[in-house]
Amino acid sequence: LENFSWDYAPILSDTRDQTIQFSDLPGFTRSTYRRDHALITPESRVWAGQPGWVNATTAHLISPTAATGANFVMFLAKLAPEGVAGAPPKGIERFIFVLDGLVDVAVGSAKAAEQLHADDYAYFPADTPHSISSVHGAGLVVLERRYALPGRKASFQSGSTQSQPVLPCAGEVFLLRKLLPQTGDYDFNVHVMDFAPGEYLNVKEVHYNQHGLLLAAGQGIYRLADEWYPVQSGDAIWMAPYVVQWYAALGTQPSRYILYKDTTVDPG
Ligand code: UGY
Ligand code: MN
Repeated sequence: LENFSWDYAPILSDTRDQTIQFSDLPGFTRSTYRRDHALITPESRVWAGQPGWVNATTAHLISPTAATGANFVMFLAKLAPEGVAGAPPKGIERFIFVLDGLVDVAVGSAKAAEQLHADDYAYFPADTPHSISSVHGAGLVVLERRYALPGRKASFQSGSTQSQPVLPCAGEVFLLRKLLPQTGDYDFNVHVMDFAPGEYLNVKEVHYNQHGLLLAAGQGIYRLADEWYPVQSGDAIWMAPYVVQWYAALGTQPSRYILYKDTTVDPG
């Protein structure tokens, strides 16, 4: 280092921050797992193979460990060309939302696959043989949980987010869509919530339901318990029952998030 030429000029530059990638700083991450919430940011993802999955890797973000008490699993899946998903365990229902690429899904003995694009989704009831594959590769977020409604019967669902109606939500400005039927046959729903920059949740929510959230677009501030987290697309959040939760969309682009909500948990 004796002859190294030190360059101090960038320290004085006001635009310097724009060139710093905080997520690349050694040891730095916004990720945190707390008693009642977690933020899992892209630099923390650990990709691995899963039994039954072919030409695919997955990164688990939330799962029902003793530490979280979560009642669902949320993971990202990357299907390489000719990628195929493995089957969920017995009794487990599965929801997929396509983030990128084209995905072919088929249920039971049906030969004709449905082709899903980004923003399309599919729901497979527990113990329903099905296939999920991609010819050229695709990215998914997957939600799974143990079906908890004995005596009821859920059925295969698929569709595009855009084709779901925007639902009224008193006092709120965000656009809300629900991707699963709102009947007693489904023990969770997946909400898609869109905010223009500057819009925020009116209700500073506290409720008995759990959430798994993937911020699919935009950036803003998420309040969880007593913390205020800067968040951006790609971030995932776990919310335990009763955690204080609030979001404000900021920046120049709209925010969209995909939200797991257990809908038929007994509040008692
Ligand atoms: O439906 C909900 O509970 C939703 N509004 N929560 C949230 O956005 N954190
Ligand atoms: Mn909520």
